[in-house]
Amino acid sequence: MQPEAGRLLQDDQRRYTLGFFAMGNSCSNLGIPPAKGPNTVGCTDFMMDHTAQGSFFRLYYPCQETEKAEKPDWVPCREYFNGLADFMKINRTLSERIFNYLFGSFKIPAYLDAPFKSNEKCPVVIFSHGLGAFRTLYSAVCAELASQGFIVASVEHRDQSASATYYFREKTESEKANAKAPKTSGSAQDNLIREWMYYRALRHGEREFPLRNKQVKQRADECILALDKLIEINSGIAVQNVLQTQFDWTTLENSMDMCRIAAVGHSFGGATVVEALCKEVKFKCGVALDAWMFPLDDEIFPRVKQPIFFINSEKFQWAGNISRMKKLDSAVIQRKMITIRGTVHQSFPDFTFLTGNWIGKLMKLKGEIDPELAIDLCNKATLAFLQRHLGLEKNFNQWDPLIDGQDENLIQGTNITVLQSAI
Ligand code: 71H
Repeated sequence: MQPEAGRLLQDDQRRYTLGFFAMGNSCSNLGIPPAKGPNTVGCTDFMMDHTAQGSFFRLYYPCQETEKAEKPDWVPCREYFNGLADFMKINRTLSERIFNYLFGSFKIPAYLDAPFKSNEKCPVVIFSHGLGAFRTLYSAVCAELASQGFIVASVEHRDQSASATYYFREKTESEKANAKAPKTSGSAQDNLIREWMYYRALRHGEREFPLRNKQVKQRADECILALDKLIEINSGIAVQNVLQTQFDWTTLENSMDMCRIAAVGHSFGGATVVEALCKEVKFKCGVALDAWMFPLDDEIFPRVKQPIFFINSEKFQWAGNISRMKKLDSAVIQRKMITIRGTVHQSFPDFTFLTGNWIGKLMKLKGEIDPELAIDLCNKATLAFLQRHLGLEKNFNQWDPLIDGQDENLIQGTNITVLQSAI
């Protein structure tokens, strides 16, 4: 069993929550939309090594259809809800009940540990989450890419920008001696203790840029490390997953097309995409969803050589942020920007699908547009851009007009006015 696979709450507490939940859920059809591509989607978790300096990601991949397939919980365990509460600056105890009531029963639209299957070599995407998020919260985007044939690694960042994440430390001698249960499995985890790392808020009087700038560099390194792990897995080097899953990693040998790699991310993850492209030319292009450009050094803009696609929401952007995106404009490298009408910053993570309209708008999780339509436009525009710049032989070019904002729900470029003098 995976370390996270336990129930979110004690059983009795859970029944009580579910009783209410079923009542609310039976008269609604909330949930993360299933992926639309031709492949069934599997997902599994990978951590190596066990320390905070190791790599931790969720992998989405095309899979075989299986009968005994289970879908993982959307939020893996209670610590992540606690972390979200800290990030939102609300009381943990109260919000754990509320989060569990509202969001505790949703599932990821992918089959846990299902066997990998693909007829061709898969292009690769590394995905980077936003501030206060974590690896599981963008499953509508990641699962869609996998259903279209990509292998997607959604990293969980250890730069203290995730609401919560974990790693392991080795047991001390006294902890080993105190272990009462006789050693039976002899697995790597027997000698390890799980340590949680939570979101670090800005301290009183602390300047934000030095922190965010340091974090974006660590984030880019973590994206590159995840890619390195995939390269090892692809070349058949035996990797040791610290997490005990049912997934057979050797089935991924020679499965990936290592000439076709892209980076995708949301907000802080969008800045991470820009930084990662600058540091690692194996990334052939990037897609930045509602990017937050603040963490980046101005010096890096002229150094980024790969195509970038900015997909923005209507409400989050402002002139200063857009002008930093425009600093990447180039006569020779494709840089594209579109804005999806009626969207908010939260139109990209999964939360947008999981509340009713009224609560969703109150909590800024939903904009005016139907969230499924918004993510569909985002996914199709992303796929068209990836086909163009990774040289894929698919039919994603049917959505080429979206790259230029040609749709009634899209704006070419931005809705924000940026003074020329600011660029
Ligand atoms: N905030 N990623 C958070 C301020 C706006 C919020 C996050 C409230 C989440 C619920 C409402 C926005 C920004 C801003 C850079 C970024 C990424 F569960 C998720 C948590 C976070 C899913 C996605 C995210 S949001 C994000 O990289 C950047 C600049 N944002 C953002 O940080 N304040 C609050 C005090 C602390 C700094 C929209 C919002 C949100 C509700 C929930 F209740 F449903 F869980 C989650």
